[in-house]
Amino acid sequence: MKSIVVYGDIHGCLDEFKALRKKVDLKPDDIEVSVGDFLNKGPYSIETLHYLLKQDISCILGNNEVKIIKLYKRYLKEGEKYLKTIKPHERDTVLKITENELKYLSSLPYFLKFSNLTIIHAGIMNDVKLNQDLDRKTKKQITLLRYLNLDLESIPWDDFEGRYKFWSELYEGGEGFIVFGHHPFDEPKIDKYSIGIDTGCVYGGKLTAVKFSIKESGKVDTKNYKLISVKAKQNYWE
Ligand SMILES: [Mn+2]
Repeated sequence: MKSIVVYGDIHGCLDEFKALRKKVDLKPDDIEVSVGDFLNKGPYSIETLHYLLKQDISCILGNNEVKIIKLYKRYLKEGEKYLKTIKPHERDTVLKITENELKYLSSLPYFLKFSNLTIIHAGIMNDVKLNQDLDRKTKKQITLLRYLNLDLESIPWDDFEGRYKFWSELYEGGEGFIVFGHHPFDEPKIDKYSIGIDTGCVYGGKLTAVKFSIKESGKVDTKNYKLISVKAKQNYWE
């Protein structure tokens, strides 16, 4: 039976990613997707991009890819002096990335759907309908959303002190079963219509994949997924 495998935020942790792919037991027809944020923060950003391209693994946009695209464009406009103002690991990626690779990043989708399964980077609110021309606000939400306050408004990261609900706890399943990354949890975040698989590899946690079977009907079996993880070799962020 054919499977879909979705990988959590890699953040340049290429060694762990390769180890995880080995552990997943891939068959030739399986579909592989990165949930975004494969770049930045970790040790091998550009190498991870090369590897994903070479292995023909599908990707969606994470906020860190969006950031690299923005930094690169400003570098083209403002030149070398701009690079001095940005973080060293981001500077390194901007200097190494080619124009074609940047085009590839810019072409990445904000979501992928496989029948009843939807893959996004961060989160969505219940009123969002995913389609090919999302407005700016929805694009921002999909790549950044974490918590919602009591009025169901998005809350910036810094305001969270356990007072608000994580979006997936309120999600009612209108866009199918969702796999997402972006927010690091110690263990995968499992809710009724979603699973969050960023387990903080770059922060010394683990890199997680979720594997679903595709039924003969073409529907994805979202009830019986398998979680596979490898531990981070170290904390790369501190
Ligand atoms: Mn992210």
